[in-house]
Amino acid sequence: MTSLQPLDVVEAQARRYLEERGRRVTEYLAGLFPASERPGRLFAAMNYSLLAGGKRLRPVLCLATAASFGADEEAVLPAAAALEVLHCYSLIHDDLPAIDNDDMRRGKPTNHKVFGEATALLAGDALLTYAFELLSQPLGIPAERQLEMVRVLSRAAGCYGMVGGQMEDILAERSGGSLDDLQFIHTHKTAKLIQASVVIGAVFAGVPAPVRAALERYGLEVGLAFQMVDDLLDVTGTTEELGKTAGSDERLQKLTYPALVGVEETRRLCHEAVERGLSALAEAGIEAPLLAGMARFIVARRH
Ligand code: GRG
Repeated sequence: MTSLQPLDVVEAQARRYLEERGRRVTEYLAGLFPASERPGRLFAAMNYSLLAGGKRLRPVLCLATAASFGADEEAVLPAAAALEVLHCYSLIHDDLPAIDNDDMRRGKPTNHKVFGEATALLAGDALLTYAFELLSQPLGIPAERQLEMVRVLSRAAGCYGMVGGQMEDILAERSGGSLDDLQFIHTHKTAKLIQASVVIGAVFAGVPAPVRAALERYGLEVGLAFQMVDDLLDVTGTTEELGKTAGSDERLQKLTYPALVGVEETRRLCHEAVERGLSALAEAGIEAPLLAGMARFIVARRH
């Protein structure tokens, strides 16, 4: 175990950290795109989704990792924000009629419902591109480390990561698939960006290779558990709690853990993934109560 404190205390600390740092991330994001300037409509659409709420899990995981290894949280903030900006692009595109065709996100009408499909598509494109502008601005660390952060995000977001997972997810709709297929989809569609959030914080802080390897394992397991919980909440949660349409996986006949192995087995697999993630930290001798708490929060979350 990574902390001598009881697990509920560790989780409560992580929740508080997530709320506080999440607010700081939102404040930072709110200063990025001036809707009063041209192209105002594009900025308005970007701000609409970016500032619509959201847990800020990915940027806060990046801050938590960097802070756990002694880095200054304010200095890593642009890199952390890049993760949220990129995540937000993926939500806008994911909701489009051509993909999941969803009407609600973060408790509000989806971007294309408000701005139309053309603007939503462009807002997503602009957020994706801007994420790399944020990540590549001078951050006060050696250029090789920063280049590595850019590489990590590119890899996690593109065809070897999120977009690749999304492609397989679409192909598995209605036609189904095996547990292996599902693991590929969840790992690529969701877990790799969560893993990248941890790794980018670690690279920023300049951790040695064995520590990075343990954090990579932690990030991937926690990311997989996160998507399993997302699957569970789609079945057990309400639209009001989730801020997005509950039951949409069933409507789209998505390949999910509850559909394939049932709710109880999904819960068990989810706990197993988190335990594997925590063991990776423990085996490397990493004392990071914040990261342990974030993992606990991920399984316990209700939205
Ligand atoms: C390029 C047209 C086009 C589409 C690409 C990349 C992509 C669409 C979709 C990415 C896949 C995706 C959206 C996966 C879902 C991951 C997930 C669980 C999202 C919800 O994350 P939370 O719960 O959301 O962190 P909040 O709102 O809290 O940030």
